[in-house]
Amino acid sequence: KVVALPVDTIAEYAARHPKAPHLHFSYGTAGFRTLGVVLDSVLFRVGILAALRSKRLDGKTIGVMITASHNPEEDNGVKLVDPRGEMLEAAWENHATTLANASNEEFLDVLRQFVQTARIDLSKPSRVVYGRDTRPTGEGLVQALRDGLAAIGAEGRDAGITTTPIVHYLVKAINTKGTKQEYGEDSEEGYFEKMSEAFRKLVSGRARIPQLIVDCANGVGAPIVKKMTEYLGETLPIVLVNTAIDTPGALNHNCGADFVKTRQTLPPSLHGMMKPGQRACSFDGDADRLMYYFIDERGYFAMLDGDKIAALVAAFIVDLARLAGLADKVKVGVVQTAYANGASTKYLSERLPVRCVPTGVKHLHHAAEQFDIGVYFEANGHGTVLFSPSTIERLETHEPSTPAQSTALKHLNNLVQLINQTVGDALSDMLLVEVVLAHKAYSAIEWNSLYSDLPNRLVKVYVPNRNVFKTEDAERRLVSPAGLQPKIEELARRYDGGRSFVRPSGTEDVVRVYSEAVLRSQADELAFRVAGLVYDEAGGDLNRRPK
Ligand code: G16
Repeated sequence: KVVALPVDTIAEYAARHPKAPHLHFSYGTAGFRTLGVVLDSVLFRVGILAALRSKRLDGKTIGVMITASHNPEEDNGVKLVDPRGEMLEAAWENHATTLANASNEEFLDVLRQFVQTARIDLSKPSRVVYGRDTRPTGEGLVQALRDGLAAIGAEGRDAGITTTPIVHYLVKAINTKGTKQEYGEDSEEGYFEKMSEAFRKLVSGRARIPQLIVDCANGVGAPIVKKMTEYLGETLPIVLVNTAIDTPGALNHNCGADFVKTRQTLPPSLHGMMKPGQRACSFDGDADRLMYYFIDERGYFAMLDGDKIAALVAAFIVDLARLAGLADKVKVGVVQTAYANGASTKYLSERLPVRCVPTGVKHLHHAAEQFDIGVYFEANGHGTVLFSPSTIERLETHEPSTPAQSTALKHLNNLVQLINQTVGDALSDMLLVEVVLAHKAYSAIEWNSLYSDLPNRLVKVYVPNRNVFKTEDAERRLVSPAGLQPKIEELARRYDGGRSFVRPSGTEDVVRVYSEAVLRSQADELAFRVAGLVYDEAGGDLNRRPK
């Protein structure tokens, strides 16, 4: 039986969520992201789109996360999650942009047209699970999303205030329930239990883990890590800081993973708290990024970013695969972006295959799927490890021939449980790092000495229109504005080990400039000179966030 779109109901609901004519929305690096107060119509339409995606995939559950992650508190956004827990398929990003930008008058026609061309069978069920972070605009946006779901008759499940990785976990757990690939209990408790149990097994028999400080960015990481500490008990002593989720303006302000990475310094609230060599880490606003750091004996700040995490974890996994007798059968590879420190790329390439892809977890995730075990991390601390389905099966069925092989195999199987393989997950990654440190008996100092980072600098330039900046070669070269790339290269050549690139952000209204060089002063100078070029070219501003 052919079921038609409930146009009258949709029109009635849509009238409550009109789109402002002057606004244009685009689906960026991680979904829609802009000022929270202008997103009402987008969330309503995303509700409809998520329901249609579910129908298109035969009623599989789709995820929606309302968050602007590392952005300032007044921003908000939405990330869509496909049935296996991964980011929305690229082709649908365009559909999302089209629907979000249709005028109020055209909206129903655009929707009808879309249902037809995407061949969506409206008689299929539609299921959507959604969550939000702690931003003040979140509650209203959830209501807009619910109206979108109600308008089309979709079944919604509210995951409440939670992290992005938990929404990804839930999507996969719901869709694999009762199958051979069951991912876990489809609840927050299921997530905590699965991970904490694997962690306990992995650290059992190891030396007691020293205290870890966790900066929650005054965001949703705070309640979630707190709950996890109840499951972990004594196995991982944690001190939580920056947990003020109800204080206006506190989210990501002078704290969090993005602050640490871009400022290359401690969050001010941690000053005086850390003993030399003590490990601390920062989450971002939706708990999908992780940065580690410590203060050395001389009082200097040392950062252990996504690249250092990748180096630590990849080497550990390669070792385990060898010890399990699987060295020739399991191919481990690493995926990075242009932001990876040159020293990390050198260190990793000498040991493993390494691929470079454009910024955005969606790109890294797909590239990592090409390996039997794919380790992907962005320098900003966003990443995870993927075990291919055939590798998981191999690990489950492989017959070890010695007790040592059996132990290594057991560890690998526990890692499969510990790691949130749907997306980067600060909590799961933090436990993974702690496991590796415990196994290697490494302190933060030993971990840091795997290789020495080239000094680097990341600068934001506010420009009137960042869309004039276009890149190629995994974002390492600018093709537009014409003539700018040779100037950047010319500047970079003047510095020992100089490298710099420029790209438009897909989450903030800025152009990002990255530089590195052998000397700190030169990396800084190169970044600021390239930022100057961008400024001159596009009429930008180095400090101001335009209203
Ligand atoms: C998102 C993406 C990341 C990306 C980051 C910055 O992170 O998921 O893959 O690295 O944005 O992207 P851009 O440089 O384009 O602004 P999050 O944690 O903000 O969702």
